[in-house]
Amino acid sequence: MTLLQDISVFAAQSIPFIFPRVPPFSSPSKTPLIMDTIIGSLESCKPFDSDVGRPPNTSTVSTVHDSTPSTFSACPDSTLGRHLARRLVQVGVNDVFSVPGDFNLTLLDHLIAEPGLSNIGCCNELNAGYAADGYARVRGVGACVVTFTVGGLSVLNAIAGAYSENLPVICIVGGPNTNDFGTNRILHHTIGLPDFSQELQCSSLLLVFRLSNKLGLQAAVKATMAFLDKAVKPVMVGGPKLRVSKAREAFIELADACGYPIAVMPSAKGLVAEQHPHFIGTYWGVVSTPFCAEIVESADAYLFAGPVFNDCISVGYSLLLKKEKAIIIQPDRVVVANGPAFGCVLMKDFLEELAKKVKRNTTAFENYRRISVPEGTPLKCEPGEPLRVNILFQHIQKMLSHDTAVIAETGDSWFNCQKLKLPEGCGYESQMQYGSIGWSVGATLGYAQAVPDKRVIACIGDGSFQVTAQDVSTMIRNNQKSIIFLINNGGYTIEVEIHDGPYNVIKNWNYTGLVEAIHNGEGNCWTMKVRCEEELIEAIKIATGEKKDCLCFIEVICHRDDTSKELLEWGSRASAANSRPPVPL
Ligand SMILES: Cc1ncc(C[n+]2csc(CCOP(=O)(O)OP(=O)(O)O)c2C)c(N)n1
Ligand SMILES: [Mg+2]
Repeated sequence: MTLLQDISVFAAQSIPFIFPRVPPFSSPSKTPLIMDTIIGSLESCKPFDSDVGRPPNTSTVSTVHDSTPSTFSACPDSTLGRHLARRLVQVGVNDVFSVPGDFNLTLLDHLIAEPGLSNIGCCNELNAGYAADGYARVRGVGACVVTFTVGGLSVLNAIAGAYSENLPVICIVGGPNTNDFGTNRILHHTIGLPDFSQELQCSSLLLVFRLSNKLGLQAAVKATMAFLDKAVKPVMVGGPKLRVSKAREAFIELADACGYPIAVMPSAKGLVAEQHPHFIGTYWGVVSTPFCAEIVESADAYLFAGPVFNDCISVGYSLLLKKEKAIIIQPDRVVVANGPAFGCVLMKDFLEELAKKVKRNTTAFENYRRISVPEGTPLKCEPGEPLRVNILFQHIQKMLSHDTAVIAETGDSWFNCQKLKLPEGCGYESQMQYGSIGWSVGATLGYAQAVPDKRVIACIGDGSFQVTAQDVSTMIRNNQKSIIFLINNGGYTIEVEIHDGPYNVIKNWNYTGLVEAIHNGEGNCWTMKVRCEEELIEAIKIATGEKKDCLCFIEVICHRDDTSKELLEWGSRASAANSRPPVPL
C-alpha cells in the first residue's frame, strides 16, 4: 500500500516530457564527395544522497502545483496536466493514444477530464505512436502519452518514423518525480542507472519560425524563370515535403498556370489530386506509371517540389535525371540547375510567385498524350482459380471513392497500392521514408479515429501484421469500421525479391482466427478468408453492404511468388545496390 501511495505521488508530480518532434539526429559527417551531377546517384547532480532506498524528501512532495512553474500557480487548481490537456485541444487534438503507466496515471486523469479530449488506450506504445502518426496525417497534429522509459523507448521507433515524414506528433512521456533528479536514486523502469537525461535531451524543443527573405525569393523566381523559359518540354514532380511545406495548393496553382505535366514521387502519392488534367502518374524510374518516366526523364527541365531521393525511391540509384536540368525546391531552399542556391525561400511562397509569372508550355503534356495508350482489358480469374494479386487490386480499385482512404504497408502493398488511381478526395498514406513494418496497423487506427466519416482500406502483408496485430483490438473497442486486407503470402515477399533465404518464410497464422480471438464477442467485427475471385467478390460485397458499419478483416491467401511486376524490377535493382562490393579501406 505504501508503495502504491508513493507511486501515485510520483505520478502526480511527474512533469511530462513533451517533444513535438524528436531533435534532429546527428547529421552525417560531411565527407568530401566527388562532384557528381546525377540525382539520387551512388555518390551522392545535486549532492549525492547516501541513504539507501530512503523515501524521497517528503517535505517537498505534496501536490502537483508545488512542482509546476509559477505561471500555473496563479489559479489554485491549475496543474500542468490540465494545462497540457487544454493545449492539446487548442492545437487540434481530440484523441490521445496512450498506454497507462505509474508515471503518467495522474496526467491521464487530467486528460480524460478535459472536454473535447478522448483517451484511446492502445495495446502497446509502438502502436500508440503509429496511431498518433496516422492521426497527424489528416488532422495536422497527433498525440500519444506513454510512461517513463519502458514506454518512452518503445514509442521511439514510431516517433522516429513520424519525424522522418515531418509529421507533427506530440509525444508525452511520464517522467520521474522532480525530487529525484540529480539524487542518484535508482528508479524502476530504468536500466538501473540514476541518469534520466536521455529522455530529457529528447525533450528539448525545436522551434523554428520562418519567413521567406523577400530579395532571395525574387532572385530565386527570376533565376528559375530564366531557366524554365528556355526549356522546350518542362515537367513538374511533387515530392513528400510538399506536406510539411504546406505547399500542396501552391503546387497545383503553378501546375494550372504553366500547363506542364505533373507527376508525384511514390512517397508523395495522395498529396496531389490525381484528377488534375495534366496528371501523368507516379515517377520512380523504371517502376513508374506507364509513360510517366519516359516523359519526365526526357524533359529538358524538371521542377521537383519537396523531393527526397533515397535509395528506395531512386530504385537503387537508377533514376536517369541530371542535376543541371533540375529545379529542386526544398521547404526553405531552391537550387536552380545545379547552380545558384537560394536559402530562406519558403516553398509555398516560391511556387505562388512562380505561378504568377511562369510562361505556359504544354509541349511535354501533349507528348504524353500522343504516346500513351489506354490500359488493356481487365483481368479475370478462372472459376475457383487461386486468387492473383493483380485481380485483388483490381477489385480494391473499384472500392475507392471520396469516402475512402488507402493505407499501404511496407512490402508488396507499396507497389500494388501505388498503382491505384485515387478518385477525388480519396486519402492515401504510406510510410515510404522510414518503412518500419507494422506501421500500418497503428496508422489505420489513428487515421480512422481522425476521420470517422471515411472508410479506411488498409493493405497489410502478413509479415508486417505480425509486428503490431494487437491494436485491431483498439479499432474494435472504438467502433471503427475500417476494412483490412491481410495479404497472406506466407512470408516477407519484398525481401524475397531482394535477397532470398529461409529467413524470409514466416510461421503461418490463422489470421481470421486471431482477429476473432481479439474480437471475443465484444464490439463489431467481421472476418473472412478468401482464396479465389468469387470469394473476394463476396467478401467485398458483405464488407461494403451488410457489414458496412463493422471492422472488416479479409484474409486474402496468395501464392508466395505472386508479386507485382514493379516489385520484381525494383527488387533486382535494390539487390544490385545492396550487393555492391565494400569500399576498400
Ligand atoms: C521494423 C522493421 N523490421 C524489419 C524490416 C525489414 N522488412 C522490410 S519489408 C519486410 C517484410 C514485409 O513482409 P510482408 O508484410 O509480409 O509484406 P510482403 O512483401 O510479403 O507483401 C521486412 C522484414 C522493416 N522494414 N521494418
Ligand atoms: Mg507477406
